[in-house]
Amino acid sequence: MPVHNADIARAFEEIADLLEIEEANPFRVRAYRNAARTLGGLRLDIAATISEGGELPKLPGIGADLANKIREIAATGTCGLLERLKTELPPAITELLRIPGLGPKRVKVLYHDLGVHTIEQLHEAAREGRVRSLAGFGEKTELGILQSVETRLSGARRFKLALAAQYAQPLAAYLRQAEGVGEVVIAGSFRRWRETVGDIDILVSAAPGAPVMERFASYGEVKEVLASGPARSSVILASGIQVDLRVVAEGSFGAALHYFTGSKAHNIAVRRIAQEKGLKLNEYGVFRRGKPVAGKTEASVFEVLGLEFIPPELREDAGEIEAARRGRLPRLVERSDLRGDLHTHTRATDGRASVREMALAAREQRFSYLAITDHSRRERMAHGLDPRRLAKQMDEIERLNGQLEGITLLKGIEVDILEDGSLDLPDSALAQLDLVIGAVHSHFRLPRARQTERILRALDRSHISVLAHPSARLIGEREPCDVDMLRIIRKARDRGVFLELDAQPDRLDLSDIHCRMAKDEGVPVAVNSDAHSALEFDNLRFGIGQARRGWLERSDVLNTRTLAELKPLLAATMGRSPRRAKRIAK
Ligand code: DGT
Ligand code: CA
Ligand code: CA
Repeated sequence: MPVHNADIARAFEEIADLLEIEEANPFRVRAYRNAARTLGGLRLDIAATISEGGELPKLPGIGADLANKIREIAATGTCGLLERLKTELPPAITELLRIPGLGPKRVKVLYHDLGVHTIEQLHEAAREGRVRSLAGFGEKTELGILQSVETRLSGARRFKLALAAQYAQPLAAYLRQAEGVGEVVIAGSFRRWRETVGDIDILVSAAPGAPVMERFASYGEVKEVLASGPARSSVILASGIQVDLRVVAEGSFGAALHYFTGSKAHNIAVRRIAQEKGLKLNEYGVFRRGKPVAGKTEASVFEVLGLEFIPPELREDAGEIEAARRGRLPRLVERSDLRGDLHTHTRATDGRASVREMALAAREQRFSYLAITDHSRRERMAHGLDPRRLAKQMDEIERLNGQLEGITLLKGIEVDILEDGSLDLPDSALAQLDLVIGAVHSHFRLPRARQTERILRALDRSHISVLAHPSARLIGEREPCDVDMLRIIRKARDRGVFLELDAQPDRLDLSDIHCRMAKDEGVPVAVNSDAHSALEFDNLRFGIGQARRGWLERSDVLNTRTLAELKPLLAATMGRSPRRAKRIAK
């Protein structure tokens, strides 16, 4: 059974969780989490590299000990440490950590005092009112837990897009090698770049009788075959993710691709348009009085319906069909439009590369500027910067700007927005910088009015350029902060502050809906990698996917600007212009 990077990352996450419950040294826990993140973003297939006799590449933040564990997991699927931890604690217990409101301390109490170590057991205990009496819990907490558990139990499991990609892409490549296969496309929500996918839908065009289904069923990772036939099959992979495969004739491929890309709501609305034109649309083609008039390509389907080609990211029945009909679709932003990145970390805090290494990596991305925005001092675990260390980093950046060609470093900080809306560093320290990114990293559960006021107050400070990951959610792990996003967006507009779309696969924050809201309100969005290593610029493709789902065009994205265009905008957010930033002329 092949081991994917995602499997190694997952093992490291599990180790981190179990260590955390055992109250191990937090830096040790963090080392595993960081390593998991590095592996999760890596394109190189580690297990394959090793098994082909290649060396494990030197990875940022991964020393000899972690490298040994990677080799062990790549070879066996697990490692001694993880197995030992699992004998000390039931493995399902790590699932409890994902319930909002449950940290390692509470999980431990639940386990030791109630013997609870699965979500189902927790559900029962909470329903029977046995949780409230535990030390540090109470009735309100119990109710919150009950609600979270019930949402979790009712909703089918969804996979983050980046994780799904790690399983889907090798499978698609494998299917491409089958005899008689033409196109192989991963369709469904995956092709629409949704932040999570329920299952993976693969569409294949093949000659009649091609042995695609046989090849599919004999894929090494197939754990269970749910259904199998000549045109459609469904399986569950060892990772737990379901894959639906459809095989169609070449002449129907475009119609089938449109159908299986969805969304369902979009399909239904497009079919209505076909009916109005006296046409019949299904996954085999477009027909007039039984005769096929289109269907070989997706473009032919849209054309015969009198619609502009609608990019998959927009196909949610959210106004795209009307826009396509009137020739008014947005020209969506592309990865190649980005000229820089405004949110990155270095070894000075919790990043794993030096400023210089990050600069060189950014230049390789063809960026012309890169903002270094390490954490501020309140982030103790990340070894956040105080004014003295920040000043030192600024000196280093100036020195590098004097040496490096083809890339300009901007001096920034990701400063914590404290509970009362003040910032974690004094104005005297912030005033020296090129930009200030404000971020919420604590007190996520304040009631709506207070949380909103907190952010609004932060946006009123004299030095603030960008609001980082505005909802502070972690997909599948932490709910978004309860805020009035429209008020925040309007305040940002009035203050000339920008909003971020953080491209990390577990953040993707702003959401698509809020991107569109920002666009409608005229607030440019910065699509940033939040890279903690040189490898993580890869995350930007997910950020761009999300931005496109939010209808953003090039001019709606702040870091598509040239450095010359950007500088005065940032200067204005730092109080260095007579007027605050005027919004960008389109
Ligand atoms: P997911 O898997 O929950 O992330 O979302 P999708 O969009 O991938 O949904 P899925 O896998 O159930 O189906 C794939 C596509 O097939 C879906 O986007 C549109 C199409 N489809 C599925 N069921 C229906 C249906 O009942 N009617 C229509 N018109 N299309 C459907
Ligand atoms: Ca799907
Ligand atoms: Ca499906």
